[in-house]
Amino acid sequence: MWERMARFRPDVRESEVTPERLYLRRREFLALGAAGAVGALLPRRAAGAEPEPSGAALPVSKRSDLAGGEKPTPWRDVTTYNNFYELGTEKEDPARNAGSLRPRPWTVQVDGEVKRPRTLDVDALARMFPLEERIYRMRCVEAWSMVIPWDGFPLADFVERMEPTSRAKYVKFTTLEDPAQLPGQRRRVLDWPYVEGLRIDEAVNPLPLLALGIYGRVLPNQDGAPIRLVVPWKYGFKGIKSIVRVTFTEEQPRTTWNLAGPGEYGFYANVNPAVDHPRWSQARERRIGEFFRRKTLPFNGYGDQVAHLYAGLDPRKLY
Ligand SMILES: Nc1nc2c(c(=O)[nH]1)N[C@H]1C(S)=C(S)[C@@H](COP(=O)(O)O)O[C@H]1N2
Ligand SMILES: [Mo]
Repeated sequence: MWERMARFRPDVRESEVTPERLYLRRREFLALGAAGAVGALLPRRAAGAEPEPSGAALPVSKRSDLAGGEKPTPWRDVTTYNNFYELGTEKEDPARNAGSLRPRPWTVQVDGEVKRPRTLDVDALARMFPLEERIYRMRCVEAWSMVIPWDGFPLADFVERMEPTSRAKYVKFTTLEDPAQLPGQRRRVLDWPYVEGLRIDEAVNPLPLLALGIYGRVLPNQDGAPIRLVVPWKYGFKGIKSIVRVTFTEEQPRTTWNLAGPGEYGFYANVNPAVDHPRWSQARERRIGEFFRRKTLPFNGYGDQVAHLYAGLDPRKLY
């Protein structure tokens, strides 16, 4: 029992105590017009100092806004306020520790219930599909959110190309396990490797992406280089990073956060403002960079596209 509690600790700390609060307070202060006053003390936050997106450009053939015209969250926030426990449990850790991850060369193993198991080089994989950019709202279970321009290709296209057998009911994803590259794996804060899964009909819905970039540039390591999942109607933890394996399965896969806290993190993890997390409300969220909280939308605002997938399923099972 104590073992379980101890393993919960990083999450309690990050969601309810200092790092996020401090970070937000800094942002709020600036949002309230104090930028000039503290500019000298916080030079990186001074007006005009917003860093531009950097890294190799990706050949994107089409762009769509699926976040209702909202302004994307600045590059700096998307790349310095992260959850990636393999690179540390504090929000600033992944950016700080990202240097040890080597995203090339990189292969993705595809196995399980497919016509032909294979191992694909990530660059070859990227060339198999036209790349597009989609702006999505993203919401973390910790009640903060961002608007992010993702670059990649639809997971549905990938699934179709891999030719799953009729027994494939789920798709399981696995992150790299290598403590030399992902030093957070030296501590057992979670069961490594990180694993996630989708039901196959969720996976072939048009919304999920396999992302190779943000803001038209290759993914920074801290954002899940070289390839990660993006599922905009689910809490952020479904968006597994640095994927090395995709397995088609007949049985529902166990998932990392569900293993860590079965009473707190379900397999489905659909954004549902009406179902509280056992330790905090999910009714509202803080868009990073904003002062006032806003109401969380069912399915994060993507209900028209996905609510039908869950008809008849107990909404309590959906969190
Ligand atoms: N491998 C791995 N993937 C992960 C995580 C993680 O710790 N390890 N954290 C998840 C959580 S809780 C969130 S909110 C998102 C955050 O993605 P971002 O840092 O790119 O915004 O990544 C998800 N994917
Ligand atoms: Mo999250």
